Amino acid sequence: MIWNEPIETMPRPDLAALQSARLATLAAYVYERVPFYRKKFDKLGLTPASVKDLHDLPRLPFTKKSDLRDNYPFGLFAVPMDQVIRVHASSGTTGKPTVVGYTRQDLEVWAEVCARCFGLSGARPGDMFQNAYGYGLFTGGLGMHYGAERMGLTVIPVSGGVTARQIMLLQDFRTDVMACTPSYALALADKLLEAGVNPADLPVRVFILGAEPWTDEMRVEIEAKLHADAVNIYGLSEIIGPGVSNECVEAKSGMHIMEDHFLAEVVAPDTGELLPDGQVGELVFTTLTKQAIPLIRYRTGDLCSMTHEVCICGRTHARMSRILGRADDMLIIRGVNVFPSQIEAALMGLEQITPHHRIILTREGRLDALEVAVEVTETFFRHVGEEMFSGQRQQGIGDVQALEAHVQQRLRETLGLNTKVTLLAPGQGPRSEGGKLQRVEDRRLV
Ligand code: DLL
Repeated sequence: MIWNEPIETMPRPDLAALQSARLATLAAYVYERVPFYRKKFDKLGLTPASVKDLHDLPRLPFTKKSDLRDNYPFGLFAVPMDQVIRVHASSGTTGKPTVVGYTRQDLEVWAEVCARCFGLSGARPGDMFQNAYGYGLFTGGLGMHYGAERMGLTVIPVSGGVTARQIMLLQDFRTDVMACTPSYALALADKLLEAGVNPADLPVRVFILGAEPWTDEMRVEIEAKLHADAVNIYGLSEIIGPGVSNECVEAKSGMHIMEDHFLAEVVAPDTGELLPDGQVGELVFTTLTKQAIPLIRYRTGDLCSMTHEVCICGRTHARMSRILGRADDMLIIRGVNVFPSQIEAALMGLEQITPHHRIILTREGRLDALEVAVEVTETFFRHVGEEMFSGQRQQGIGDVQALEAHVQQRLRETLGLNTKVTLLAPGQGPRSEGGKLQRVEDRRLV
C-alpha cells in the first residue's frame, strides 16, 4: 500500500517546487536561529534571501559529523530546550555520541516517514509487528514504533536480542512483520533451526532490515532461510533516524527517499562535486522540515548511487542504492581500497561456509595483512571431524586445506589481495546480539 499517495506519487516538477520552497524557508530559519550556520553563511557571503530554489543548493556549505561533535551536546539546536520533547543519540565507537533532538512536529514527521516505510515494505494496518530494533537512545526502536502505530499495526515492542523470546513471540503472537538488523535476521534464522522451528510454518511475511550494511547475496540467504521477503531500510540519527528511505517490496531495487523531507545529493567524497545518477559517491542530506536540529548538506559518510528512473511501484521519489561502504571505514590494505561489503559478497554463495565472519587487519613487518575468519557449516564440520578445529589436524586435513584455498582464491579474485583464511567451528563466528554487528578488527595501530 502507498501510505501517502499524493506525496509519494507526486509528479517530479511539483516535488521540485515543494523542495525549492522548503529550502528557501530553511535557509532563513537556520540563519536566524543557529549561530553555527549564520557564521558559515556570512563567511561565504551568502544571505538567506539569496537562497531561492534548488539551483542554489550547491552554494550552501556542507555540515560534517565533527560539527555535531564540536557542538556537543545541544549546540546546533535551533529551538529552545522547552520545545525539544525527545533526544536520541548514536553510539560513537569512540568518544562522545552524536546527540539529536526532536520537537513535537519533528516526531510527527518521523512517524509519517516510518509509516511510509511500512507501506513500502508491504505491511498493512492490522498486521502484527515485532519490533526487534533496540529501544533507547538508538533511534531504531522508537522510530519504527511510532511509524507502526501511525499505520495501525499492532506493535510488539520487544526490542533487540534475547532470541528465545523473539522466537516465542514469532510463534505465539503470529507476527506478520518483523524489523531488526540484517545480521540479527541471520542469527535468528540459525536459532530457529536449532530450536526445531521451521520458518516456513511462521506467518511472518516480511523482514524490514537496516541500520548496518548488507548485500544482495545476504538477502538471498535471509529470504531463503526465513521464507519471507527482506527489504532494506535506511536512516541515520542526524537526519531523523530510520525512515529516510526504504525499498518497495515490489521492486526491491533501491530505497525510495522521502524527498519531500530529506533532500538528497550524491557527491564525490574528495571534491564535494555533485555526481550524476548511477555514479557512486557520498550521500549528502539536507533536512527540509526539521525544527529541532535542521542540517544543511550533511555528509553522511555513506557511499551509494542514486536513480531517478520511474519505479514499477508507482512512486516518483528517487531511489538510492544499497550502502556500498563508508567514505571513512573503507579499509586501505597495502594501498588497495577494500570495503567489508566486498568481502561479505565474496563469501556468500560458498557452500561449506556460513555468512558469519570476522575481518582482522594486522601488520606483518611493514606490510598490512588481511585475515578473514569464517565459520564453516555444520555439515562440513561433521564431515572433517571436530579434531580439525581443536588443533589436532589428522583426518579431513585435505578438505580443510582445500576449502581454505578455495575461499582464499575467491577473495583474491574479488579484492585483488592475498588473504589469510581461518576456518572457524560452528558457533565461533561473530553474531549480532540484537544490535549492529562489528565485524572489523583493525589491529594495525595497536
Ligand atoms: O542506524 C537508524 C536506523 C535504525 C536505520 C533502524 C535503519 C533501521 P545511526 O545509529 O545513527 O542510525 O546509524 C546510521 O548506519 O549512516 C549508515 O552508515 C548505517 N546504516 C543505516 N541503515 C543502513 C542500511 C540508524 N540500510 C548509520 N544499509 C548510517 C547500510 C545503514 N547501512
